[in-house]
Amino acid sequence: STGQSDARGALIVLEGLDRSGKTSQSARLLSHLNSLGYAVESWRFPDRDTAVGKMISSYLTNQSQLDDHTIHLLFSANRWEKRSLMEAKLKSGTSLIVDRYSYSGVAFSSAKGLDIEWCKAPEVGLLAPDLVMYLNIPPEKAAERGGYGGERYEQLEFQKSVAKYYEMLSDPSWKIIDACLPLEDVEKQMKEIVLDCVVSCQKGKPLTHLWL
Ligand code: FDM
Repeated sequence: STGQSDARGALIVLEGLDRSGKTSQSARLLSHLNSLGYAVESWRFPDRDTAVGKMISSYLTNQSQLDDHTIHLLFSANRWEKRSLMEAKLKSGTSLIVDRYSYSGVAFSSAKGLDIEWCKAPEVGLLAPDLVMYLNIPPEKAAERGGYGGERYEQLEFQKSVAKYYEMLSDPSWKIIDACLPLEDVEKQMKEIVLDCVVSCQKGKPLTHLWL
């Protein structure tokens, strides 16, 4: 009932600072699309379950030290190792709601001082999202929400710098969501935007590649 069998799924990316609400909104969007009968999965990067993902997780929890360039490339490799599955899912009609993607990769590493173009380079050729929703929240407000779990990047000064790089990366196609609004309001806005995107992908919007 939700379209032709050859209709592709949508690649939907949620970006934003830590504690901006990405994870709870992903869950809500997943169950919303499910309830409408769409095939949909919720993914996240880093995917800590792969071999590369385990190295990333150990770095983030301060159990290992890595050169900034090295960890950048691992984050990118972690997306590359999921690329073919991602493409297969989309082509078979499953939409993906992805919590963080290449923009996190570039924003976080640039915030450490790495060259932004150098950071983008390994992302070239990954699938481009059909939709990027940026959950916008002042870093101070995000920090007030608490629950910074003590991982490597969960510090106010660093998050402020990440926010600047996200701003540099953002383009007019991004949907900027006011993440300070009540959860339900954020959810309502996002549901409408996501549904539009899923429908336009069903209708044959072509799948493209980074970097855009
Ligand atoms: N992060 C995430 C990066 O630095 N680069 C990346 O490519 C990605 C996907 O990892 F601080 C950072 C962002 C965050 C940390 O993310 C772990 P989650 O969403 O808290 O698991």
